[in-house]
Amino acid sequence: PAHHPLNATHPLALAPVTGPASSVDGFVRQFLRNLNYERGVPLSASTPNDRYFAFAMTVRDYLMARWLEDLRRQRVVQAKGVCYLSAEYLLGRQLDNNLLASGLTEIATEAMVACGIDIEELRAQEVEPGLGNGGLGRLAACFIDSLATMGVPNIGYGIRYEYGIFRQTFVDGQQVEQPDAWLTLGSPWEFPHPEAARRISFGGHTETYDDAGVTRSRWVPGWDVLAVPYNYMVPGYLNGRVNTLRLWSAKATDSFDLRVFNSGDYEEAVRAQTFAENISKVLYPEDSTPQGKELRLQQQYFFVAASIGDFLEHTLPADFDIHKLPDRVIFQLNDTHPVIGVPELMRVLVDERKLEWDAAWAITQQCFAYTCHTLLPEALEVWSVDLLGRLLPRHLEIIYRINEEFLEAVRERYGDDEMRIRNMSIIGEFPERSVRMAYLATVAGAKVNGVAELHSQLLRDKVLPDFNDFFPGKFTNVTNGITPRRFVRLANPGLSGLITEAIGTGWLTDLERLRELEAYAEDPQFRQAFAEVKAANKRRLGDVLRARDGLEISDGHMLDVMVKRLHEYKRQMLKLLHVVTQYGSIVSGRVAASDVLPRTVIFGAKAAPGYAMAKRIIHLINAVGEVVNTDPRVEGRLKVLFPPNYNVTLAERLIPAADLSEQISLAGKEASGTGNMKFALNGALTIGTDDGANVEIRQLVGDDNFFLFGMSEPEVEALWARGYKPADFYQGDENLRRAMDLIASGAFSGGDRSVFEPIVSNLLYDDRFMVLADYSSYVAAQERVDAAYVDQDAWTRSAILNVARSGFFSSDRSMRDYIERIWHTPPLL
Ligand code: F55
Repeated sequence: PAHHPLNATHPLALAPVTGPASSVDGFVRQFLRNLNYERGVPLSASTPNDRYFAFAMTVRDYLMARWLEDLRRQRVVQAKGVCYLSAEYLLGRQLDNNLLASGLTEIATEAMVACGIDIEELRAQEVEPGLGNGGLGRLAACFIDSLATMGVPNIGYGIRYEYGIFRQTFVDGQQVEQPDAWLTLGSPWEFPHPEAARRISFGGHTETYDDAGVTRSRWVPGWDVLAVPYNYMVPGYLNGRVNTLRLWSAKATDSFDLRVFNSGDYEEAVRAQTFAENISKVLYPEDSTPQGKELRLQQQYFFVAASIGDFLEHTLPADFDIHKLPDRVIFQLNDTHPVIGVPELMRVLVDERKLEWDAAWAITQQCFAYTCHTLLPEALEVWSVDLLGRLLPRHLEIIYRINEEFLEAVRERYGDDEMRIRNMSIIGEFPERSVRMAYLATVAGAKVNGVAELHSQLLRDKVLPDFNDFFPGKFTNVTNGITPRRFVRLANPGLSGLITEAIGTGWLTDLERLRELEAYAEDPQFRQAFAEVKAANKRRLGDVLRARDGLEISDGHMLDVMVKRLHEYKRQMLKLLHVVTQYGSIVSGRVAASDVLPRTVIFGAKAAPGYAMAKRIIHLINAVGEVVNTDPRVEGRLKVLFPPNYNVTLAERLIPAADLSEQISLAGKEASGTGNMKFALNGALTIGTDDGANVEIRQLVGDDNFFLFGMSEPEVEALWARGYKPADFYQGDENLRRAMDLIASGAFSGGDRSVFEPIVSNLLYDDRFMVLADYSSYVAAQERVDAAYVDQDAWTRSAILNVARSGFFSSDRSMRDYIERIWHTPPLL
């Protein structure tokens, strides 16, 4: 049928419609309009949720014209853009961020006052989208914020999980997981586009056929699902730019309906529909040991195939010359989760667009780059050939061919060095035939990067040395960063005000300007103001913890905070052993309670539901807290708090209130860390090992303003080589022995010695992460912390220097590094 031409030249269609008037009045009008016309309720009968929705929609309306303009601009200019492929985006609440970015905070606040509405009540309505596990997902969220702020064309692609990271509760001190039904009341921030759904195929088999004398392979899939895109605005900070986050949701295709019709088995057909829609149902909560679950691979292919297809068919013009693809896009692989995109692009180019293999491979190799986020061998994703071949038979064929040609080139270079070939093969043979996704990403990617200097160096030298030798220049570093808009400006308005008063505006988009604060560290008045902000932040945190969890933080305590996923390598146990040591010395009378520096130790951590040791450690932290907090002999000078369900919203309150930041992983295990950066930028001092980005933090803030302890990575290696016997450290250190014995005695388990025995014996006889080896050094560093904290003014000076010297850790800088070293995607002016 003939197309009805769009009258895009109608004067009103030429430019996007303008938003509501930028005034309190304009805001109020649009707010009431949304309440009435979108929610269908009058103000008088509205619920807090109605009001939150109408409010959020009003903010959206102000951003809309800019979003449409950016979409138009990106179509017209045809510049190169970044497609960030990530299975996780740990966004946190959107409301305040979008108010800040649009410059509407004041107007909106006044508008609510005018309507007699408590804006805090509205804020509290928003359920944060927890579509990520931890650092990796939060990094993706920071990166898209920075790209929008810098005006770099970007689409963030991912999965719209119906259930994000589980809600953590404690029952008798033990973690219990509850589903995170974040969409129950809907979200005002998403724009569903069911009309743009894409069909994603799975299963079936491959066959060869004759294509004008050439034998080609093709995929005959067995089943399919629909991928429905949901768009989210990603506004830049006060720059009038809005990028897009596009998350895919799975829906059954009508082939499922057909199955009902054909089989007559209605229940079976509905089950089949549920099966399809399960694909985007829930975020996998493992943050370091990927389970080789079929559904997980389905999730990965689902979102990556939808995203690549969407970009090629929807974002690029219809007549685009596919050979020029590398001029238009870079697909950045956030860890190995989206690596199935490599054979997918090859399949599209070779099977669908009929390119020659070599031409397709040349394009593919320029269009992908890979970021590795780990050093733990158990975290490197592999897929069994069996499973992959069943789910994606054509992709397995393509991977085999990529591997064949790669190993051919390796042979050409090194001769028949079978050992090397086996080590470098994309296909591993033990314990079963499997595809090593990190190797596939490394072979296919134009660049491979680690996430901090030390990590990138270890990646080159220890994890992928053969690849580094074979691909000189492919490996690079981009040190992680965090967005100062959310983690300084929004989370710490007090500090932000102080900074702006001192050095003026501009630092939020040029964070190195914080250097200008160095001089203020010497100004007693500034120090006092800074200390007052910290004290106010502690009170604010106190209010939140009281209301949220019924927890009390005591006045005058040092706040010592360790928040991150619970993992043995991160060593929450080391922190806990220090607490138990202090407790033990008080109750045994060796130290008078009045001689102990008052401290509140705060933990926040979720454990993967299947990670038994991590869950037991959570139980022990709660058990120690219970005893320490209620023992009168402690005289309230030591407290352990463990608010459940640590998430982005809580982080935004905790971090600005902290005095001491715990970054105590075993050297060589934490790829980067990003919490460490957030704390430093909010004026906490770090006690930390020489690991991940701690190394760079310490170099920048200076040794005097950082409490370093523990073995270096080479020292760790040397101790392994000598033979590590944790029991020797236990025997050789009286404090350690006492602390371990106290736990083993049942002192924290009502006399039952069995409850925490597995933790104790694991430390004594295995201790993969060398907690006992670093214990004495850690306790000594904590003593230095105590001594330093006594001189409050000197501490504050150090805290200010931490802020002043941490501008490097803006994710804007990370983005500039990616752009320069990897993407070559200049901002669109
Ligand atoms: C999630 C799922 C799987 Cl299957 C594996 C890992 C993860 C995950 O969440 N990893 C993660 O968060 N890694 C962290 O990435 C941060 C950002 O680069 C680093 O700072 C941090 O060191 C690293 O552990």
